[in-house]
Amino acid sequence: MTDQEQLNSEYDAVIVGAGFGGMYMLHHLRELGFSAIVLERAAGVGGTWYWNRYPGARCDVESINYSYSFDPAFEQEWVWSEKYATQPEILRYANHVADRYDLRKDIRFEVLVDKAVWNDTTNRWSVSMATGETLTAQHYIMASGCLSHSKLPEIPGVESFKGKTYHTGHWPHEGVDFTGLRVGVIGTGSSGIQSIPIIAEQASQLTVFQRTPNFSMPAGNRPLTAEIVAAVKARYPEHREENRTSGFGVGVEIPTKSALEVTEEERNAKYQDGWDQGNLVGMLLAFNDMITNKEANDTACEFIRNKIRAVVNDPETAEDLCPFDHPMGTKRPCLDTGYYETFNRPNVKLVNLRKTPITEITPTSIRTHNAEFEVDAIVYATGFDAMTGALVAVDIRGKGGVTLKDEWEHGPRTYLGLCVAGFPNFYTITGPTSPSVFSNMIVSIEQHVDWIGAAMKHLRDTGAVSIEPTLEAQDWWVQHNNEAGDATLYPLANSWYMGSNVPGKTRVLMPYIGGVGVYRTECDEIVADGYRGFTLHEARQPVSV
Ligand code: NA7
Repeated sequence: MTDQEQLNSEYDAVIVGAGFGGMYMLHHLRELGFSAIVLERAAGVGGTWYWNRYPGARCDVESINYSYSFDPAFEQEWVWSEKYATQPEILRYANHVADRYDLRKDIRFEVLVDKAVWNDTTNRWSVSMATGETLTAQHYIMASGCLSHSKLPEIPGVESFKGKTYHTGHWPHEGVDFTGLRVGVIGTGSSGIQSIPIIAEQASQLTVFQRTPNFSMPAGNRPLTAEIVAAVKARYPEHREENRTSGFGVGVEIPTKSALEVTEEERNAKYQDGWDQGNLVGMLLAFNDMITNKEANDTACEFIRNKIRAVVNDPETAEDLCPFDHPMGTKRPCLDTGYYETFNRPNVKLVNLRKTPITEITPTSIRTHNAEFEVDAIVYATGFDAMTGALVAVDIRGKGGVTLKDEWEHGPRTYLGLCVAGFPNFYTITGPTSPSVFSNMIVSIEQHVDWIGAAMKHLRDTGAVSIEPTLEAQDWWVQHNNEAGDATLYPLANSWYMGSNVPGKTRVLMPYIGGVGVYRTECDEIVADGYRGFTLHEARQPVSV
């Protein structure tokens, strides 16, 4: 079928995004006998892993867990080479999936979806592209990712810089050679922390501009031995089930003790264990009150700060690298390879923007309150308008022409992070108020895809034309999400979880912290209760506005 013929067709579902969510959604809908097309702005599959090609980009969920589980034969065949897979290896995996399941013939690349409008009369979505083309579908599924809408910093003069600029989320495919260059990196989240050690090896001078120090620990990455792989594969089904019923999407021992009820030695031994294993979830769940009790959390913070002080030679730099402004884990903690050691290099300088903020970027430099740093290249590791950015970037209009952007002006409102009241047959894979970024994303993606597929099948089987949550159910879920968040320390941080990295964005904890297993049970029970909290419309009944 040519592209044009495809566009003239009508689909059961339009899926936006060919990352891990969109690819599995397409495969699953085909298995269920639905027609579907994926629209993707990139030239290839992989989503996050297509765009984020910066040096050192690596997943910080173990590769044996950060992989699809829907095909038992495939999970047995694929062999990951390292504990934490690199971006190129994950992208190879994504491309292999696209080939293996023959997905590309139903994916249109390099198209930007700019508008999607629900039609109350036809009970279908019209989805428009920047090219001016439109197609229609009964179901509209956003698989656009939680961290896909990148953002530059709001610094005067950003556009004026005459040297080379890069954003970690849009890295050139051919790579960048910084050899002999004076480089400035702005931002010390995961992307900055992973790329800084590698850029430092090439640059003649690297200046790191840090607004907020982050908690990072050594990844302890290593090749996966045949024995380790065989042991996991021997019980892959059980292993996956443990992930599905866990808190963060990876099965770990559930802690029973408070950090405050054990001796300092016992506590530090536990932290050291997590540290040695390079295990973020192990650290977050070292004790049962790590993310709920500030005093307990402080003990882990001090453990990590002492690690930083032990590595970094210059005491002032070490202190500047120590986070004090947020509890450990409430901003996304990082795994690194030689990050703190990098600041012992003679060609690396840390600028603490809390002491001396950036005032402007000039054609040749980054200027702070009291100094000017001439640079040849600037790397913006400044992150994303997370969770909602990619969703509201499309002009999505539900019943009565109401826009998602307006509905979410004061924060995202959804039922289960999956559906939105007033937007029939609209689904968000790993949407806000679902566990999403508080989980191993692929575990959550698979759960959402399976749930959406089952809902679409239910409509088909019962002859209903549309499904949407009631306002009451949605209000209940939003309140539940907020209460779950308020019981933790997450609201204490200015994080992208809270939307606080985007000026003007409403401050609310967007991902659901109730846990992957608890959430899955809730979603399943809602279905078992006859789609509790949803309204299903029969074909002959017009959908009321
Ligand atoms: P993050 O984690 O949002 O990090 C962005 C960094 O950029 C962070 O250190 C920000 O400081 C910094 N930033 C943003 N704007 C500015 C300005 N204007 N001036 C100085 N510094 C600024 O994005 P990443 O790409 O590193 O990681 C995203 C996720 O990908 C990560 O959490 C993993 O889940 C994978 P701030 O902390 O806001 O003070």
